[in-house]
Amino acid sequence: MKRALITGVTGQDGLYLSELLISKGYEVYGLVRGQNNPKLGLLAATVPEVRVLTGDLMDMSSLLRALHAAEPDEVYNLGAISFVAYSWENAHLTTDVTGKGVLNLLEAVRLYSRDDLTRVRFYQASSSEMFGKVQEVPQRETTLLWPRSPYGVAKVFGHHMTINYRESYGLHASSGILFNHESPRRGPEFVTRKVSQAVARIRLGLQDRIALGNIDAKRDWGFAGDYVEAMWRMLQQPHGDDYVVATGSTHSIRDLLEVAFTHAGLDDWQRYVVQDERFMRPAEVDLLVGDPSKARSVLGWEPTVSFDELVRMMVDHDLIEQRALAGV
Ligand code: NAP
Ligand code: G4F
Repeated sequence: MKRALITGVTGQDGLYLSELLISKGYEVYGLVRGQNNPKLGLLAATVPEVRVLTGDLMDMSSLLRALHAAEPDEVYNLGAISFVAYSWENAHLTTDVTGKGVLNLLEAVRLYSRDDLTRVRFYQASSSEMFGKVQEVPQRETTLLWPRSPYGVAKVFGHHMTINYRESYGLHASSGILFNHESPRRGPEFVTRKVSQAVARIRLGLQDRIALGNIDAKRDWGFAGDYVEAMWRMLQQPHGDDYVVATGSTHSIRDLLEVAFTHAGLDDWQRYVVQDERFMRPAEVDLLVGDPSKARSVLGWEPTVSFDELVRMMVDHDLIEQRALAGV
């Protein structure tokens, strides 16, 4: 039986990855921070098989302890401060967790593995946010990185540190440059879930409007359930490497609004949307679209859920959830 340790196990991807690994017969250990983490209940209800270990990416000795307890074949580093807007307000914290946290975990893996660095395979959750002010369209593994947020800068650090441990120590370390991926488990602070929740509430008469920032930005949005499969496939390769994981299609937030409102039976989304300066960013990433050809050819990975299907899935979920919450 293979063993895996996942940081960020309480997040969207952590839940999907845990389910995937459990279905493949893994023993899964999840690192959870805090003395009374409010998401522990969700984790236990969704994937009760996960064995919880306490730790924090900023506390290297807790990472070493977790490695000794789990004795993992594979380590997936999904933990991060992941909300881009928050990273401007908390740049130091974002740097410590999302950037230096990667170094802490890599170093813990190196110390834990001692003389045998083939013992553990390592996955780093890199991000298309690293492309920022894009220097090439579509973005691929070799595209120059030009981050536009403290989060993006921290991810660039973690990305290059992962490559450096591969090149310096021969660690089987892979970096998945994942483009935006969403699901009904997405946090409500991200734009897709903010829209799907608001559309459901407007449809049910619980809310009048939705306030948004820049609705002209474009993203390459896929389904999170598909993307965790790519993470796992990376660690099954003979060597660590870097892979872009994306759909290859891009859509604006306007497109998102059109599909979401129409699916809920509401015409003319413009009636419900107001622009609010509070949601504008100091520097925007205007356009992301990935070239997933390496993931396709080497990993045999393909996305299975289209943009329209993804948005409809999220709206359907939120209609049920909001109805239940409101008792209507
Ligand atoms: P998410 O839902 O925001 O989950 C983030 C996870 O990190 C949570 O489990 C959180 O724990 C944990 N975490 C935060 N601070 C931590 C700390 N100090 N020590 C240990 N864990 C900590 O993010 P996601 O969407 O699942 O994304 C997973 C990873 O992929 C992240 O690294 C993200 O930056 C990256 N990524 C995501 C996307 C995307 O579109 N979703 C795209 C590219 C890359 P709590 O529950 O305790 O807060
Ligand atoms: O949903 P978002 O907050 O995601 P963003 O910034 O692209 O980051 C996500 O994807 C990255 C991969 O590229 C991950 F690394 C990162 O961890 C995270 O998962 O915003 C998407 C777009 C932005 O252009 C933003 O300015 O939507 C725009 N937007 C417009 N109004 C809004 C809003 N975003 C949010 N969250 N809230 C708004 O009201």
